[in-house]
Parts: sequence; structure tokens; C-alpha cells
Amino acid sequence: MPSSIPYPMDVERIREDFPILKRKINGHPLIYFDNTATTQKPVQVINAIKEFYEKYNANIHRGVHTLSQEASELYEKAHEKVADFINADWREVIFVRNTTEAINLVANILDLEDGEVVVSMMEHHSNLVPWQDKNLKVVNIKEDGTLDMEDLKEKITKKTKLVAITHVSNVLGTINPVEEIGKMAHEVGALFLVDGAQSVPHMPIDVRKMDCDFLAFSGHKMLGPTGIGVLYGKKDLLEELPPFLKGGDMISHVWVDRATWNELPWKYEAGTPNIAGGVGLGAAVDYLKAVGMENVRRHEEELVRYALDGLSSLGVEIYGPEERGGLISFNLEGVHPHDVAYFLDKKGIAVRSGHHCAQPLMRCLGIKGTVRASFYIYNTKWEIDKFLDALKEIQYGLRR
Ligand code: 7TS
Repeated sequence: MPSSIPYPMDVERIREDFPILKRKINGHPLIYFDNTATTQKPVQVINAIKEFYEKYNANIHRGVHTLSQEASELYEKAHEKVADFINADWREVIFVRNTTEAINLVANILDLEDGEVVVSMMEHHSNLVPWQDKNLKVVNIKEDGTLDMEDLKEKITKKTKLVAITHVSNVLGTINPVEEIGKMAHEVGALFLVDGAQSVPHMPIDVRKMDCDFLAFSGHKMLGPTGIGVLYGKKDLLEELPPFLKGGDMISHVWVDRATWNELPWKYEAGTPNIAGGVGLGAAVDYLKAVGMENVRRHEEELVRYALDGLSSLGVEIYGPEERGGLISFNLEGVHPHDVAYFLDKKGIAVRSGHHCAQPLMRCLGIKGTVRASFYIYNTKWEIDKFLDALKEIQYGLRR
């Protein structure tokens, strides 16, 4: 476990914690640039899950026996770790499966019938489709891939009940001014939901400073296991709002014809949860905290700048603004994004290609898809050089 790593981080030491990075793909060392989709897992996370099953496995909140007590403590501790990571109260942290489930949970408990929901053109389908049966207003983006703040001002009105915006775009890398947007939402009495799937794993996040009412994110995009995600919600709101799923553990008292609800966060965690996943996420948060989220952000900024310089000199089409999160979407003229990704895979380089679950944004950009390279704490400039070399080979092949 790295302990409070100073900047620049010792990336080689970090890489040793990730067993998968020793793999060869098609005869080449794996270069993993698909971190926006999911991140790799350090041994500390893998071992936390293994240790849970080997030593502590039991259902939580059910038994007086030692194992159940210990499992419950570990699972609650994981909530505390996540809460501390985003500066929330642990009772405001609800474990769900992923960002998608977190957003759907909110869509199911809010009464939005007589009002409007404001989203942006750069949303992932997960923060668009759940709102499509509401009265939806979609904010435009500008040429440079930033949010059109004038359009946002016009669309947030007295009718707005919720503003639901991504913090960082998974396609453009755009970092939206969430504090400012939150203020605009609250001025008209609307609630503010932030899709933090691409920000919480990559930069320091403080929900009090952001003043969001809800924040959704996924454990698997921040070194944690799949099947565990988080919905943060302000305590007063969550106490007031109705439950979503109903059944075991989310109740306080049950009669045949009615029930009362458990206290937070359990009111929103019905049934046996992903206990080992929660413990794994706790270990992931420990790891990220030790690295330091400022360091994570700086490392990605440096990689992105380096990759942008290299890509610009190749003359490829790049989407999104200069100031961005740790990802780059681009296209090589005359080559389908899937063909680029296929060729890169032959060189051991994993990137995503396609619409990135943002089809309306693709239509808005007038393209079918992009190639996307996305970075994390274990990526290096050497890997970017290899990636640029592979792209040059494709361009050379086209000219011949
Ligand atoms: N919101 C954003 C901004 C995302 O990038 C993603 C996943 C989600 C929501 C949904 O997350 P999930 O964990 O519920 O699936 N984005 C991507 C991507 O860009 N490529 O694969 C998944």
C-alpha cells in the first residue's frame, strides 16, 4: 500500500500493485487506456475481497453471532471510508450497484411530474434515459465541447425541479462548473444531481463544497470491484423521500398491511447487499487516499497534455476542450474507430471505440463514434509513446 505518495508519484511502484499489468496481449505488454469504462484492481483490493470471504463471510445486520457482527462492521466501515472520501456523513452514503442504479434510484423516488428536468447534451445514457419519461430540457454544448452556460441559464426556470448534469464528460473530457450550476439550480428551488462517474475517481471531491443534493458514482471506475456503486444524498432529503426497493433490512417494523422504514442508509439498501463488493470499495478508497487525489489529478493532467501534444502533431481530429479530465476522444481521417481500436489491440493497447453510451452527443457532433484513450494512476508517458507509434503505423499504412 503506498503511504501518502508525494508528487511526482512513483508510478513504477504503483504499477507493481496491479497484477494484470504484467499480462501480455497479442505478444505485447498490456497498455490499458480504457479506464473510463472500468479501471484495473490493485492487490490490496483483490486481497480485501479474498480475506472477506476467507475470514468474515456472513450476512449483515442479521445475526448475533461473531461473523455476522464482524461482517456488518466491515460493511459499515466501508460506508465511512467512502463518506470521508467525498466529505459526507456516512449515513448519506448508499451502496448500490453502479452509477446507473444510483441515478435510477433518484428517478424513482422524486416526484417530478409537474416540473421540468434539465440535463445536458453530453450526458451518458445513464443520466438521460432515466429522465425521458419526465418533462426534459436538454442544454446545448458549444463548439469547443464545453457546456453552453447561456443556454443553461435560459433552461433553468421556475418550472425546473431537478438539474442532473455530469461532472466530467466520458466522451469530451469536459469538466463542468458544478458549483456554479448547483447555485443556479438552488436559486429556482430545484434539486441538483451530479453524475460523478468520471470525476470521483479522478479528482478531489467535496460534496459540501459542491453543494449537490445527489452524487452518483461507480466503484469499478475507481479501482474497486464491479457491482458496487454509490449514491450520496443529503440526509434531510433522504429522510423525507420514500424508499425505492422494499423488503429485508430496509424496514424498522412490519405489520401485515404496512411497514416503517429503517434509518439511513439502510432505508435505501433493501435485501442482502454486495457485502464483499463494499469491503473491496473501502480498500480501493484507502488506496486512492494514500496516493492522494491531488496527485491523481496532476498525473492525469500531465499524461493528457503529453498525449494531446502527440496527437495534435499527428493531425488527428480531437474532440473536447483543452482543459479536461484524463481522457481523449479522437478520430483518424478515413479509418473507422473500431478498426483503429482493433489495430491497437494487436499491439496490446486497450482503448474504447464507438458511441461511448452517448448517442445524442455523437449526433450533435455529427459523427458515428470516436476512439477514446483514457488514463489512470498506473499509466505512463512510455505507454503514450507506444500508442502514438501505433497510430503513426496506421497513418503510414493508409498512405501506402
Ligand atoms: N455516467 C458516466 C459519465 C459514465 O461515464 C458512465 C460509464 C456511467 C454514467 C455509467 O456507469 P455504470 O458503472 O453504471 O455503467 N461510462 C462508460 C464509458 O464511458 N465506457 O464504458 C462505460
